[in-house]
Order: sequence, then C-alpha cells, then structure tokens
Amino acid sequence: TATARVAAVDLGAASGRVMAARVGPDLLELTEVARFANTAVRAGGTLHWDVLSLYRSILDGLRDAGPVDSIGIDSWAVDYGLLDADGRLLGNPVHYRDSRTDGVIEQVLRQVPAERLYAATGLQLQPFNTLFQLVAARDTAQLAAARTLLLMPDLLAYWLTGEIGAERTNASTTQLLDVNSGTWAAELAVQVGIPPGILPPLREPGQPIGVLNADAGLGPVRVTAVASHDTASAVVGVPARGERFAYLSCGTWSLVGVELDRPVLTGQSRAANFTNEVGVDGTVRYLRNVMGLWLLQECQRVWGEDEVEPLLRAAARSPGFRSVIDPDDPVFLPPGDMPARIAEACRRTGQPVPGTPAETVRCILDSLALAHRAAILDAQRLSGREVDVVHIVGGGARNELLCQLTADACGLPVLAGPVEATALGNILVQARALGVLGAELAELRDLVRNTQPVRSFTPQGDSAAWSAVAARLA
Ligand code: LRH
Repeated sequence: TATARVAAVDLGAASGRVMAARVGPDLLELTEVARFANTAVRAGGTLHWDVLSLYRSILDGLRDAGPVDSIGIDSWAVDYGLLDADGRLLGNPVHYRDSRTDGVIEQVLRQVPAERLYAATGLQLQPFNTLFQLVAARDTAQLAAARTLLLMPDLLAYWLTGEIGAERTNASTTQLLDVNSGTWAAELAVQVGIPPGILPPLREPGQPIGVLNADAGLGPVRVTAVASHDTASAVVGVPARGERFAYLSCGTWSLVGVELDRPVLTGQSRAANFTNEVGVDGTVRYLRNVMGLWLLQECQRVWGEDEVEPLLRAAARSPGFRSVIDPDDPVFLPPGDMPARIAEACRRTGQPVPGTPAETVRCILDSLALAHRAAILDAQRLSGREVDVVHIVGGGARNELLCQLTADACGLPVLAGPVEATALGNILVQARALGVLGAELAELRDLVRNTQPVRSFTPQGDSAAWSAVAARLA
C-alpha cells in the first residue's frame, strides 16, 4: 500500500521542531529532525517573536528532513504579523504575553457587552485574543499601514509559498470569526475599530496552500494547510475511541475539554469562560485554558534549573495538599518571578508559603490537577457530554506525578500519550490530504492508538476530597 513522507513544523513556547514522518494505513513513524529555541525577545519595551531566526531554523530543518511529499506548519494561537501594501512584514510580531493588552478587555466590553461578544464568537475572554491585541494597536502607524493580517503559521507559509490565507482552526482563536456563520465577523471588527479588509480569505485544514518557492532551495514541495492551531492538531492526535472522552493537551498551557459537533453558547458557559474553538471536520473544541506547565517552566527559568526530573522526584516526596493556588489568576500570565508570585498567592489565601523548590513544584502540580478536575466537571455539566476517560497528550504526558494527580482529582482513568500529539495531528491531516489514509477522524485516531505508546493511570483515593481543597480558594 502507498505510504507518504511528510514534514511537520511545530512551534511551541518551550521549543520549535521540525519532525519527519512516514505514514501509511498501518504506519506512523515520527523522527525529530531539528529542535531549536523559540525565545521571545524584549526590545523597545515590547515582547516580540524572533521570527526571522525561526524562519531560518525552519528552512535548515526542512533541508535536513530530506525529500518529503508535503509540509505543514502549526503554532500557538492568536499571534500575527501584518503585511504592508507591498506584501512586506511590518515590524516583528508581538508575543501574546506582552503587557500591551492590559486593561483592553474592559475597554472593549464598554463598547460591546460580553454577552454579545460571546454570542457572536463563542470565544473565551482572554486578554491576548487577537481582537484585543489589535485594539491595543489601534492607533499605531503600523496598523494604519497594514493591508493583510497573517496568523503566525500562515505568515511562515506565506514566506514559503507566496500564498495568503487564514487557516480556519487558528482563525477561530482570534475572536474575529463568527461562531454561527464561520465567516469573519466584519461588523464586530468595524465596531471595535479594526479594518476588516486586513482579514484574508479562510482556508480549511487539508487544503493545499501552494508550492515551496526558490528561497527554500528544496524544489517544488507542496505546503498543506493543517490544523495550524497547535491545540487543534493535538486534539486530532488524541488516541481516543468513540466520543466519551475528555482531552487535556498539556504543555505550556493545559487545554482541557471535550469534542462536540456544535458550540455551547449559554450564559453559564460564558460565565465559566469556556471557549468554542474550531476543530477539524466541523468539530468544536469546547475547552477551558488552564495556565499549565508555564508555572513550572517559569520557576525553572528563575531557579536556573534546566532539568525537570529531579524537581518532579522531589515534589513526589513532598506532602500533597499543603497549599494550592488558582493557576488561572492573571497575575501568572506574564513572564517574571514565578516563585515569588506563587508565594504571594499562598500568603494571600492564608496557606503555608512553599519554602523549597520541591514544595513549590508540589503546589503547582496539586493546583493544576485541581484545575483539571474543575474543567472536566464543568465541560461535562455545561455540554451534557459525559466522559469515561481523560486523555493527556503533549509534554505533560511525561509528567507521571501530574498524570496520577489528575486521575485522582477527576476520579477517572487517565491515558497518557502521545507526547508528540501535536506533530502527529499535523502529519495525519497532511497524510489524509495526500490520500494515504482514510477519510474519518476516527481512523486517524485509530492509527495513533495502534502505533504510539500510551500509559494508563488508575484513580486512587476519594476524588471528592479534592472539593474540600478547592474550597480554600473560594
Ligand atoms: C497553546 C495555545 C492555546 C492558546 C494559547 C495562546 O499552545 O495555542 O490553545 O490559548 O496557546
């Protein structure tokens, strides 16, 4: 039977990667070709993407990948570059953790009530949504000169091919896509002062974008639109059977929710800040953002501790439930002194302040497990979808303590893996488009389940005990 060779470019906060895969009906073999830093750079008081350095690393990685039939790119949501009338990039794209959006949600809600924004877009309120980033930039010369907005994977695909477009799963994170019609919410854009003409035509995961141009020096390889929102690719790569599952895409963020076939737009859903992002094949990713392993990554940076394993072993020996924080408190969003912010949150809620890295890490993992529990309970209650199992994918699937604590807190079995779900989802959508895999999403997931290692964690203890811990934060 036919097989394909496919390359996936996956740009995460911890690193950027180029992966190569061989794919066929019974074959899914992934190799990491290149891994490079994706470090935000503060310049002139603004936190930026280092986009040219990334582009160069991507080209080098693609060259090392050898001949492939197709290339796909995914990255995190919401961030974008602006092109001028000549098709040139205007400035370095700004990173979503930059403080320029402070106070902008409140400013926009005075113009557009929260109820209306949710009814129109179905999106969670996060200060970094593209809509708020653009409002923060509303009076800049750069926005005045802009003719085209490209989300980051679309910008890189534009450099590779010369083709312009907005891939739908990532477009759904901008808060500028109409949740009912699936078209750009042009009226909303106008109302908040964003020129709707900068929003390019939409494209679907699986559509060909174009062919690599000469700068790449790699010949006329096809570039395919994947689920270019990393979380959407990760959800494709979940090795689930049927529909009674919750997923937790666990990396810098924990994205926790269920897959639905229609959005949930109720007042309760809005109050719980659940988001309806677009998945492949008309699915809805109904989920909540939990601050995730960012809390730990920022502690490691401050401690100068590159190795996570010793910290996790020490945290496993440290007593649980001593102190918990609300990981979703916006104070934790920007880069900075994370251990100090965690200590302050414990002090404020009258709990013991963690005195050692081990205690701090234990506090982070207990708090994440608790937030995972709340999100999974809320997702079921708000959507009516019941689940029997939690699939943890992404780097967090390697974190045994977090997987076990999440199983315990949820009172549900956890299946952990694959770690590379995002790259796999990226690859599967390309392989399907090339015609080497079946048409159904369920078949893509069967292939992941049959080829990738998954570990299982059985819930221990009484999950209701976690409610008492949650009460400390109420
Ligand atoms: C995860 C992610 C998430 C978004 C955030 C900005 O990488 O894409 O889905 O909410 O980054």
